[in-house]
Amino acid sequence: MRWPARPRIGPFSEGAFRSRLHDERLASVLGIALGVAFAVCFVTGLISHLIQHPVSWFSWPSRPVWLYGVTQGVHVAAGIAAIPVLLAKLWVVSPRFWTWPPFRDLGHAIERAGVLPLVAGSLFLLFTGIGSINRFKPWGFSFPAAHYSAAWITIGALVIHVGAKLHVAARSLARGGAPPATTTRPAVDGSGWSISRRGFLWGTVGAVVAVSVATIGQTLRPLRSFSVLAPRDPAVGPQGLPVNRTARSAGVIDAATSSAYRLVVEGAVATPLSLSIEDLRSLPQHEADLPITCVDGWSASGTWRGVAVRDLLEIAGARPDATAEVVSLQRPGSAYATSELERSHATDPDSLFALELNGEVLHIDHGFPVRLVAPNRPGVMQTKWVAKVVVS
Ligand SMILES: Nc1nc2c(c(=O)[nH]1)N[C@H]1C(S)=C(S)[C@@H](COP(=O)(O)O)O[C@H]1N2
Ligand SMILES: [Mo]
Repeated sequence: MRWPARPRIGPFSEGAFRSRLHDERLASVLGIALGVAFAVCFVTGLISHLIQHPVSWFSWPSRPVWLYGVTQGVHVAAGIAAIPVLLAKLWVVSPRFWTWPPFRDLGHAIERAGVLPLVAGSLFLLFTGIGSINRFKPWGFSFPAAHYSAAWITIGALVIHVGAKLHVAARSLARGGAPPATTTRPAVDGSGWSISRRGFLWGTVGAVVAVSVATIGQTLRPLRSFSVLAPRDPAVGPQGLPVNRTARSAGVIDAATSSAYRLVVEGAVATPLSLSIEDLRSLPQHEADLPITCVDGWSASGTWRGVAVRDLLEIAGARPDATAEVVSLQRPGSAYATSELERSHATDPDSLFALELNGEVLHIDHGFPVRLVAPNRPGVMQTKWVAKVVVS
């Protein structure tokens, strides 16, 4: 195919990009860092998805209690750290977006077409992720579904991109620190100041450290006071724990404070139960220190006290290998109104239908009269205002 001569306008014109930093070696180093960050986000995100959408071939243990806090903390931290790296990488490779001719052959055309879902998917994932952890959701779609689909598209495009660029990275990195032999560009960029490759990389590293320190305190308590950009301070809230969804916004105040409240246990049980708060208090109480580990990346621990899930299932005469669905007072269909208790969580002695938090009767925003709290479980599955347990 014959292409017309290179256009002379704007970014198409020869020499439009003058900085030395538009360089293969820099692109490779940033690309590898991004690839690692995205792989970490993908694996941790997939784990979180599988826990929330149980499948037969994957089972998530209830121990160690902090594991989900770590995988999800890492997911959010790696996503945040990827932002400056992605911006740096896009700037470094920006001349490539205007190469002429647009493609040389079919292989090159496919490789270039793959860059669109890669860049668009990356920006979409990071933007929706940041929006979500800040409770800023100006979009009309379901965040988890969209974030999850976009992750597959982006990772697919990333695998193709890595395959296509591996030889470039190997070549440019093998050259060592020496500037590429093909560089004929002036050492000074268009703006009249000059920065070395090393300086640019350190600048990017500095930006990564800055955004990370500014947010990681929502997971790592000792860094809390530095975390000026963290969406949550895990220590602020009634009874020392943060609240995203209040009883008022969930529309459960009347049902939760009604004297007619009963916790119902039904389904595959020998004896269906319907228990008042007094009934629940008269059962053996069990205490456990457990964190709430939100998918948003924050986690916060409390001392919970209440009826052990396995005790309640035993009283109802459920099978020892029973699983259950926990249903809240919230309108059915609203997000987080229900959650699955898989076997590891149904049998763990520290899985509780909690009535108390930190020595006090559960605050209504923490799920009064009864909330589920179980070890090593995403926050979204720690259902508040529990009304019903459907055993299967
Ligand atoms: N019924 C119900 N339970 C719920 C929620 C909810 O919206 N409704 N939010 C969940 C989420 S996302 C988390 S992280 C934990 C703690 O949320 P909170 O900060 O709103 O208490 O409770 C979970 N339990
Ligand atoms: Mo959450």
